[in-house]
Amino acid sequence: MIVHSADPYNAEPPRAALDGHPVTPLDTFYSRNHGPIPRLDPDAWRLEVDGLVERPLTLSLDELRTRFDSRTVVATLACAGNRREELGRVRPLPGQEPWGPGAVSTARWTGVALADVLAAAGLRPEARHVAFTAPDVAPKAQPPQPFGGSIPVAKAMASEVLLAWAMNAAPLPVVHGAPVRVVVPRYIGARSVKWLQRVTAREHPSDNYFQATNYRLLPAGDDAGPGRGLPLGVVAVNAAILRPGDGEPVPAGPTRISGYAFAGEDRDVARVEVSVDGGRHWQQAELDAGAGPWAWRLWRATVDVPAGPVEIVARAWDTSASTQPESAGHVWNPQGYVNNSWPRVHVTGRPG
Ligand SMILES: Nc1nc2c(c(=O)[nH]1)N[C@H]1C(S)=C(S)[C@@H](COP(=O)(O)O)O[C@H]1N2
Ligand SMILES: [Mo]
Repeated sequence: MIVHSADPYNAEPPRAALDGHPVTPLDTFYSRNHGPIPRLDPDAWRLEVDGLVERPLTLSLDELRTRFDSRTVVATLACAGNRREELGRVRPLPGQEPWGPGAVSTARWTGVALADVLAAAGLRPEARHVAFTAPDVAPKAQPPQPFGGSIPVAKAMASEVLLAWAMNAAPLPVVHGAPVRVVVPRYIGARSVKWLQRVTAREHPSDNYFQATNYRLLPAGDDAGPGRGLPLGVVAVNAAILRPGDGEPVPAGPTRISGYAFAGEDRDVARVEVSVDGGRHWQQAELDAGAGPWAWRLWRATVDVPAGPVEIVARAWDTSASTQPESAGHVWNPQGYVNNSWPRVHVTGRPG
């Protein structure tokens, strides 16, 4: 793993390690933490469901497992800071983790639908948002507070949103949120709250630092502050090149390129294209079938690499006919979020 910081623990796999695995192995899945990793006793753990509900609930892990139907969803998690490193090369982003394209991974999550738990609690019609709270207190949260966030009620009631206790058929690892985490497919990773303790139905989005201040798209020149900028939720269509690596020598001639692509909300990846001439000519990549509607799509193409230095670029299109912006400068923002500009790798074609 490439460790960006040991405490809090933040690490991503080298890009080539993600290649070829529709479902990411547990030891390869990225880790993103804002504070110390809490070790919760699963026997003592309780989930509180409160706020705008008819019947507030307190559920043990056993009750969660037995009272509701369990479901398995293959879902990709993508950190909002994924590919920030490329934004930092446009203009420095001091104090922000310089994530490469590995702050994205896919797992087979097992748990219960959040919708079923909310239905048991009797969601009131005034509820517009569902907030999640964990016990970990991040050093950067102002004022000091545990990690949290919220999603709109329509997403919370969608069957793909899970309260998960298993990952790739193994018990959820502590670093990924044991005993129970939220999994919100197609939303920025920050909404998939780990070490979940409380679910609160509300009229307004969560006031938590990580919803109200952090994870917002600020205009250039602005500083973070409560309510400033645009809240981040649904992810945008994005892609990365996983092989070859940046700077790798490759033989001139036919060269295999591969990567991942994913889309936001109710959209799917429709097409991925690659170019070796800066986007004048595009060639369609082959998309794999994908491990289900909430999972990324891996892709591959064989392109003719000319001799000498060459930049390989890619772009994905989604089913709403939206595609990725060309340059990182186009999407640069003061906290370095959601870089979905064309991925680029520079290689040197070695004449054979
Ligand atoms: N309690 C808690 N939940 C959290 C976080 C956190 O720091 N604390 N980080 C969030 C962020 S920003 C991301 S991208 C994902 C990362 O999940 P992972 O570490 O399992 O990959 O968890 C989210 N859930
Ligand atoms: Mo994140």
